[in-house]
Amino acid sequence: MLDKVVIANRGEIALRILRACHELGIKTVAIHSSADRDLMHVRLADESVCIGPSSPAESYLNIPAILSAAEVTDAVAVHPGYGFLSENADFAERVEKSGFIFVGPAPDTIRLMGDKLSAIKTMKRAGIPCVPGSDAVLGDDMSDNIKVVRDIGYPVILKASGGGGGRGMRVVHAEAALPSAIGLTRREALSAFKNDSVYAEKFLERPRHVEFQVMADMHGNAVCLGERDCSMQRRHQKVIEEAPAPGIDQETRNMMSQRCVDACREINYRGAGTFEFLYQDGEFYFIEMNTRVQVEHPVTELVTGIDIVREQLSIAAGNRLSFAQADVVLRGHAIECRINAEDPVLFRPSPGTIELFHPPGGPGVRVDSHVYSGYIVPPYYDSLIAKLLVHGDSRRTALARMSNALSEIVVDGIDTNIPLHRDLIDDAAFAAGGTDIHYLEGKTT
Ligand code: MV4
Repeated sequence: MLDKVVIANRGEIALRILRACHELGIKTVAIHSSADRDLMHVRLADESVCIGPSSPAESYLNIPAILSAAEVTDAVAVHPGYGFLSENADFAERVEKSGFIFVGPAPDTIRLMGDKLSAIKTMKRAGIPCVPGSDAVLGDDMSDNIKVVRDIGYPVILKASGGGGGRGMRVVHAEAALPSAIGLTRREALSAFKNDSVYAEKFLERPRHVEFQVMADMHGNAVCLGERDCSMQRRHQKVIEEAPAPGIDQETRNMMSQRCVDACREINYRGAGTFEFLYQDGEFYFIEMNTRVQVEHPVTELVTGIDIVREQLSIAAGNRLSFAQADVVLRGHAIECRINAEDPVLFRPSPGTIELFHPPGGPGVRVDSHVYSGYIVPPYYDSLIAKLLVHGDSRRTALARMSNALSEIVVDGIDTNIPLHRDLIDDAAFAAGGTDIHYLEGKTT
């Protein structure tokens, strides 16, 4: 097993990684900004290094400072968590070139999946169903582009190949609007991602967001841990996730799982990964692959009983997967509510002192959080303060447990989205299951 790991992140995921490390007997190094001295995992880590001021660019995104911290502490590996540098291929490469293990896939895999069009081309070759589209970047010849898009059929969505996660997209409803839309998307892509490659896909009007969790080791073994439904989102920020996705039958799940596993083998994937699909009218369409551990990984942990972060560390140490596909049995239903420090009306971050934090409890309740009474939520980072999860034998039980947990939880002193969650858990359409990605934004009450 690894001897000592640098946790190159903050907040709840840093604590999650620390817990997995300590369980495995791995020593931990917390790297943190000057604004994060009071983070829970900084107190619990074997060593901590302040690597810079509060601004992410000078701390959690500061590659030389992170590598120096790894060197001075004699660490052997770096776990990037999610966000920050987790999907930065250059970071992964510099970690490896400096002689450390990057807890994640090979830098070239991250690079390949970071370019959305190359990811789609790769997955299409590997037998993954994709959205009908241009299959290539749109060129400068507008009459060619008009032909290509006419074949796809309107409406289409233009996407920047360097984008992802909802950035650099534009829907086009008619041919008359196409040339200027391509020009606009191209210019925006160039300035935001330094890459003006744009492609077109058929625009799916009412899809759900369903993603499959995979894990692969360095010995050619790959497994799929089932899917999550992440359709309950606003402005590309997920709000509630659940596993399994309502209404997906076992035969379809098995078929999609097998395709994801085959694709992992095909591209020599290693570590934890997620295949993101849009799901509409009973069909799956691949859109992106995430090469990191995700915020919502615990819903999969609850239904499979598998510790994804522990497995990531074991894979990085060169071990084989500790289980086979036949050992993956989905049991019951899990739901996650992301608790954010934010204004419930305008959704702006609401930093400040948490006067009182009281976590809920009882059977099937899990809280992943770094906060405590007296903790000051800094204004510089994302607003996630806790992930509240429940597990039950059925979706009904999980919903009832979440309803209880949301009545019990107390976060005083700052504004949070807990009232929104209480409202959503009682929502009839959500309770019925299968609401699409536009449901939350269209909800009026
Ligand atoms: C789409 C789409 C409809 N049709 N692609 C947004 C995030 C990025 N990962 C892909 N996204 C979308 N791609 C086609 N062909 C609608 C979205 C989309 C979306 C997807 C998942 C979750 C939330 C979303 C919110 C708005 C739009």
